[in-house]
Amino acid sequence: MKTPVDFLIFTGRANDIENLSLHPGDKTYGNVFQPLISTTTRTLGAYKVAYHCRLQGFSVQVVDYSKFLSTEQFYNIIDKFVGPNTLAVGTSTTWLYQPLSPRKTLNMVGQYGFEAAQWLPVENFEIETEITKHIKSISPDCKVIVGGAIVNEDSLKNPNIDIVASGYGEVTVPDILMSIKNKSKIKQYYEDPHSLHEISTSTMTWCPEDLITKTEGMPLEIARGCIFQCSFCSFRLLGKEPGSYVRGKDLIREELIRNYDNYGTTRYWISDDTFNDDNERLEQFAEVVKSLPFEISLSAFIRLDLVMLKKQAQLLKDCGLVFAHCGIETLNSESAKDIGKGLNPMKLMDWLREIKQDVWKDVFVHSNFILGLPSDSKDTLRENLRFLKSDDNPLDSFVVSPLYLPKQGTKSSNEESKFTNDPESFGMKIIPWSDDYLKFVAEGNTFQNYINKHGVVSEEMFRVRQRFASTMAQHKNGYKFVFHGQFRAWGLDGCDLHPDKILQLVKDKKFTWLDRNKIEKKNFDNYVERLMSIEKHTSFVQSQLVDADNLKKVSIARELV
Ligand code: B12
Ligand code: SF4
Repeated sequence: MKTPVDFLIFTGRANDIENLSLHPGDKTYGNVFQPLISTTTRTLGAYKVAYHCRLQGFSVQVVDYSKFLSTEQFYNIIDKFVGPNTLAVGTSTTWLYQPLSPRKTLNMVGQYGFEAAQWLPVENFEIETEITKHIKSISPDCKVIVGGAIVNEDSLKNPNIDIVASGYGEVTVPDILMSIKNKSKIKQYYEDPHSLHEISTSTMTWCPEDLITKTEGMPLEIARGCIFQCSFCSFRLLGKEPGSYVRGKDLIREELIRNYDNYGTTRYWISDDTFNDDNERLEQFAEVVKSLPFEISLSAFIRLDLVMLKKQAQLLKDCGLVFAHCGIETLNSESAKDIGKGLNPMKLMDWLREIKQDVWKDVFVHSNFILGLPSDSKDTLRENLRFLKSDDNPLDSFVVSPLYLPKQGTKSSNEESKFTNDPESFGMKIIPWSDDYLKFVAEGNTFQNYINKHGVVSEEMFRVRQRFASTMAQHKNGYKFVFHGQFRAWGLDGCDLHPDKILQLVKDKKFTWLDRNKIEKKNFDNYVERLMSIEKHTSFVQSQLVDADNLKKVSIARELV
């Protein structure tokens, strides 16, 4: 059944695996190392844009899991949702970062990517061009829009892309649709880096065509931005005023209740850059959680040093935290100072070991680590990796990655990091790549090679990570070397086995990535089937007004048809 919409958006999932291969011989990175990763959470951006377009009267379909769609499925989806009056089709670039094939790379880790890449994650540019022509043969005035957190203006070099909307989209995207509809003049590049959309009064309603399942974890936004400004981190809303860009608590409570009533949702991924930068906000949220007639559990980005310094361990548990995704980044105290996280990391580890025996015994803790920071030497790196592998490491899971040092001036809505702005002041000297493969990847993704003051070379860090990964694959603690804290907390969506049972099976080598992929494939097939069975789309006939001063509703007049 054809159900054309005004706007069709393709998006990806958080932490989705590389592919859904069921071939035992497939040795791609994700398959070898990540049996404990699952795609249990969808991401917010495309749905938030869809909601704001729906509020303006447009019908919108978001297509999830788009990285896994075959070319045939892309055509089927387009034939169902694109009609002669469709105004735009688009992609949310943020979650489509993985290098699926040389041309399938939309965005790369932490980079500004998307330069001259594709708007659709299909096998090659020719297929994308054919699909784009097909769309325009159905709706000649339909525009191709790409948007996302830090998508780059140079994406317009791809002739299949008509418009780039970089940064936040609640205000710009409905405006663009309105202009297309009214045939008024449209620009090719839009950006909203600081969020024109007012966060304190921000609402979010998920609609039936978003195809939420009862068991999945859902994204939830409580605040935007971060009060800190770590030297490697790049985003425009860093260093914000404490307490700013925070949503009203009544609106958050309402959203939690609506999701529970409509979909039975009890699991949330807090999409905030740093969930625990402010105790007052946590206290308010804990109050909301306490007042709910059901229990919720949360995963969130947490600064572990703040948990210790601001005594937040119990407070975070009261908020429902079951999975703390931390960025300790380094165990070398000099490098910790370089990035702006001054607390001695080994003291933090000792303290974590204690609370993991006590108040946080049911909270799974993951951390990322960066290789090749300004004060890293070969000795400190060796010692850090030894510790991470050892039984002394109190983390449930961890990942190590080289420092990606983006070039300046990448024409995106993103703010450049302190490292990118002035590498020399951190003792990093830019040098050419010697490895052809890395040079190729780096050029497409605008990061550069450097040598630090102790002679550590960025390029070598890629090899160190690779060697460490191989060692971990054989090591008794090797199961920790993946992003699996969320899996431990929530299990694998679509699988009835308890996470502890799965973990034991993984350790006994009786549950592999093949078993995981079978479950993921079932979830994906089920999703596509429901997508292709959609019969109608939501329109909001009336919207909710929110009093910005006291953040209470002044009228609830929202109705779905
Ligand atoms: C929460 C989060 C996560 C969580 C997600 C949990 C979940 N279920 O959602 C986890 C930990 C899983 C995660 C993982 C990763 N993340 Co992350 N993450 C974030 C974070 C902090 C918030 C994202 C968010 O939801 N924001 C709130 C929503 C409302 O904003 P938004 O997504 O940007 O959407 C807006 C706009 O982008 C735009 N928009 C979105 N879609 C569309 C579509 C169209 C057509 C248009 C026009 C506009 C538009 O409008 C939206 C509303 O304003 C951002 C940083 C940031 N502040 O954005 C990084 C960020 C998205 N992550 C990033 C990265 C690199 C990663 C990882 C690769 C890290 C890693 N090494 O593994 C993985 C990638 C996973 C994947 N599958 O690709 C980068 C992405 C860079 C890029 N691709 O452009 C970011 C931007 C951080 C950064 N500055 O580098 N992440
Ligand atoms: S790394 Fe985390 S704490 Fe540091 S500025 Fe970025 S979001 Fe904030």
